[in-house]
Amino acid sequence: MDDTPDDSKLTRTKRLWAEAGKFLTGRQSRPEEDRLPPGQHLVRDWPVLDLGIHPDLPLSTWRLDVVGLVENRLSLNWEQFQALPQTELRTDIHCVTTWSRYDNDWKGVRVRELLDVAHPVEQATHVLLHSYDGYTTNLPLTDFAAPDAMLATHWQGQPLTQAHGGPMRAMVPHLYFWKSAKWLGRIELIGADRAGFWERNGYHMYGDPWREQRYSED
Ligand SMILES: Nc1nc2c(c(=O)[nH]1)N[C@H]1C(S)=C(S)[C@@H](COP(=O)(O)O)O[C@H]1N2
Ligand SMILES: [Mo]
Repeated sequence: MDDTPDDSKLTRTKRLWAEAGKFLTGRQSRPEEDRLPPGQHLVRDWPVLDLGIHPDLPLSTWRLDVVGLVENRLSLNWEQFQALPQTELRTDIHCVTTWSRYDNDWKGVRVRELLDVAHPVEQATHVLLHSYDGYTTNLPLTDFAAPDAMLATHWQGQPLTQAHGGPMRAMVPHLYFWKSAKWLGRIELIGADRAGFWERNGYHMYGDPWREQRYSED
């Protein structure tokens, strides 16, 4: 393998992972009194919020596609997706409707494990996530590649229920939860930011809970 400094493949991936590192939410190091973002309140149950369609996705026909600005377009079936390295993470959820839920135990595949295979090209700056219910949401590629961003299949030791996005959903803990697409079916790598469903309907293009980026200022 060519590892000269100008090997674009190598440096591209290394640079992406380095940039993404700053989004690790680091709950362990955050003081407890700073754990709840401004304007949020704590809940113990896990509310269901969506457009009202809960698609039924049998594992036998389920697929995850990775398309757009990647060197290797992917269309994985469930077995192929499950063959990627599995990880367990504990994260907090912050919903734009002001509830937060601490200590969610997830299992699944880190986003970067998938991106390592798909290999975004240099021009890729953002992703648009497409879900099986027709939902879309956008985020910068470096945020999607954050070390604790996951394609989650389990919550608290159980397979994700259909209502919460099973069999697989995105989980990006450092942004408001509307960025965490349930029933994720297609990841589109794009070269400029493009608004998803809620972003076209008044929500913020980025959605940082710590800066209360709930709605777009027009
Ligand atoms: N596919 C899809 N994903 C979605 C949504 C949706 O309507 N469809 N709603 C979003 C919103 S607004 C929120 S707050 C969270 C809610 O996830 P939950 O129902 O598991 O709490 O999912 C997000 N992901
Ligand atoms: Mo939401």
